Amino acid sequence: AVQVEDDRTGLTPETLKRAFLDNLFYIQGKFPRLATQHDYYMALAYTVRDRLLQRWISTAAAYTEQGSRTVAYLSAEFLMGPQLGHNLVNLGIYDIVQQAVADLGLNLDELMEQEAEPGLGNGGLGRLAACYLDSMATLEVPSLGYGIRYEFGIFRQDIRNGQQVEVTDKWLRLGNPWELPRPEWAVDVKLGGHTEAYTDRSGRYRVRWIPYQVIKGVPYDMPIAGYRTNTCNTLRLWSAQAPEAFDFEIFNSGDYLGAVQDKLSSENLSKVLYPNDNISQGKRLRLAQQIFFVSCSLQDMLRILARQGLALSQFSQKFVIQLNDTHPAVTVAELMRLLMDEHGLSWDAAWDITQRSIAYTNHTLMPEALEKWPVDMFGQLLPRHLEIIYEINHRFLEQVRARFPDDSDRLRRLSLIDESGERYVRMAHLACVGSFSINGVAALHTELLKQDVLKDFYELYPEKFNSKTNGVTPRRFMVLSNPRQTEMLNRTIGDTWVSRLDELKRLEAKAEDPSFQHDWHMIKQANKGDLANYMAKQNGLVINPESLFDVQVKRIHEYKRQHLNVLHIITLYHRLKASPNLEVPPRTFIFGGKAAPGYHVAKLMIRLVNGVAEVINHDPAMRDRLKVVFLRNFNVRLAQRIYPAADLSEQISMAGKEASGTGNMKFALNGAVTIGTLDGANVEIRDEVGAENFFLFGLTAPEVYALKAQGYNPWDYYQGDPELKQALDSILVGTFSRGDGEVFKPLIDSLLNWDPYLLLADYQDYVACQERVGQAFCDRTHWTRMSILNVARMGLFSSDRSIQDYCRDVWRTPAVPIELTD
Ligand code: 26W
Repeated sequence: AVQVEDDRTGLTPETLKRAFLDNLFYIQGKFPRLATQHDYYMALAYTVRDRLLQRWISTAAAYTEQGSRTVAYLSAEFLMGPQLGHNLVNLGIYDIVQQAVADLGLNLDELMEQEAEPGLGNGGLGRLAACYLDSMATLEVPSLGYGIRYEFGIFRQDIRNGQQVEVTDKWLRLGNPWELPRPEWAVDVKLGGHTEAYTDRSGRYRVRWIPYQVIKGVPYDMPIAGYRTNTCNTLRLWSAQAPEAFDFEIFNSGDYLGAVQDKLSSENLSKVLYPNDNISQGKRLRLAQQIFFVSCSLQDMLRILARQGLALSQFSQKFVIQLNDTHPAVTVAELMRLLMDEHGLSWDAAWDITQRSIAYTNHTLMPEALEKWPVDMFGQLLPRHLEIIYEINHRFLEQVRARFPDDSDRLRRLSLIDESGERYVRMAHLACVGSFSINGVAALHTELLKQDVLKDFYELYPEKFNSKTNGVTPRRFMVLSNPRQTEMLNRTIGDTWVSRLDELKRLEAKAEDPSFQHDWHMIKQANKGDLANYMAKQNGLVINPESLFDVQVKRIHEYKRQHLNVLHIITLYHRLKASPNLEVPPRTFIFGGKAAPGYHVAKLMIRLVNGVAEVINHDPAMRDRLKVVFLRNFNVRLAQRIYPAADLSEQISMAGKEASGTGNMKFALNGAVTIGTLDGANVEIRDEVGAENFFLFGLTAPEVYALKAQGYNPWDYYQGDPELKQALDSILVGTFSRGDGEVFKPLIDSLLNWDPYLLLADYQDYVACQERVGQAFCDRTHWTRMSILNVARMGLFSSDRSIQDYCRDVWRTPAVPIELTD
């Protein structure tokens, strides 16, 4: 018999080509003469999506039939990055598709460039959520990601005159082939208004909420394919719409323009991602976004529960809800409200379900990032939730009082309501009380939570606390982004490391092998050549690929201390000016990252990098010695270009401030050596790779506290170190601002008078450590060996390991293998 492959599922080159041209014609409505590169991208994306759909439907069918226990991962951010390449990798069809499009005279890289990346996150927290979705699908763990379909993701960053300019990210403009709207599963979310007590027919006290406004949430589903498994899970993102009924009333009252106006304000809810990282501003619209996606998601889960014929009492068996920080913490009150007010459960029954279903991950130690909402604002938007929170608090504080009699101070510290001045609802406290599990994202971070930020909760509920060190997906951050290193790893140890990253250990045997070292070095050089070409195009600079690529890419923040890096660059510059024969390797300092639009000091830090770049890159004496590059618009796509080309990874936050870091892991996995403080996951990275393969400097977290307690005076360091003084003075007199002595004054004043992140205290040790880095880099064999060993010892930092830990300790979700049905 003749075998005919289905055009929507077949994987042979001939079928793929036919499907591709078919989609170009019937979906894009174009033929090759008229088609743009973007049309071709869309045709290819639909071709890949068809192949995902088969898995997606089989997966949904299996979970429905088996009533599988499911992780509901609630996150205000999912920083997914481009989908096409990643899906090709996970489906195992990258090479064959590359060949198929080449046969049609097209270039896969160029097509992938056409995709607008879904940048629905700020930084670490959002990207972690995306890595976890990949790992859950790869490990065949039933999961649903729930979040917001922001119409505008994180802003695009332009650099004009050395300064950041924000441009709206219209990522949906040309359509999104990776989503399926599901209008039939839309739900209503109430906002504002007031509550009324009443007695129901059986004489029970009940509460009814009469909202001021109702908003419709429409789900859009994105497929999440596992790596070479049949599993295809779902990321369900909610888009806000005005409900039809609402329009209708106003239409009938004749206020046509008013109706259109109201529609706009409803749709504002999912309009834009808040671009703040690690700072909470207490904005009403942000709280509205939080309740919006939380309520939509919980209603969706209750619908799924009912459709599977399960009782409400089985909610916590069917679902485990993971809160990605406190952004979805209102889940605690909303689940209580749904169970009691909409489904008639008693308080005790509802509380039992709620508190068995929810687990909370904390991602930050920054006090200004801890979310708290003015009680008035909260009550105006969510009157019923405020009542429920008061009741939770009342019962909670009763328990505390029983455990710790006569400790009113403790009650004040633990209360869900901050009453020290203006009254606030403390979202971290709500999350802690309402969950069965509380975790930090690295060993040190969890310890600091227990000793400091959540100390009182730890004393109350030690059994709830656990640590889950973050991880990153090797599919995106190695297989897709670094094909050269991937090929070499496959050639050396086979290709099973992709889903069993600890197998990289087997590389250790090769670390001393000269021919292996040579090949390893050549790969890094080729990757650096690619990035050098990119920098030539973007920044108009000629970069020597032999120079040490010293890279710091991450959000711009004072605690991350990009300006400490700059102080080192200026010091090196001064040294080279004073002693032109100084023996240091040529270096290229590479920066990238966005500053929150309202964070003036962070924006000044960007300006400073660019100011220093302008001077150094134009100084003929620095040619072939130093270059400074600020790469605009750091995003997932750019990250994938940068990590493979890095020699040195800058992880230099003040100890005790970076909860984990995940960029640190991506760099090391790609063979960069770290210079870093003992902060976040750096501690564990150093333990794994060995102290001799890691450049450590700086105060430890306990030393930071001790120094601050004893009274820190940055001025002493300024006066006591001539090189430091020279560096700061040169900024102050305008050397890096075309003679303008005002521009950087706020930045330098803050360092000299306050220096909350102890740059001046860590400066000397950092510069000394950088000298050792330079010397080590000059010994190529030694450096290459360190690079190989860093990769070989990165197994622990796969997000697969993190997810296995969550499954075992928190979620108790068995894997559900999927069989393909057609
Ligand atoms: C409400 C404003 C706001 C916005 C974002 C507060 C807090 C956040 C995030 C929690 C900030 C964040 O992304 N934290 C990062 O989370 C990563 C993943 O766990 C860690 O690796 C980073 O160290 C941490 O800064």
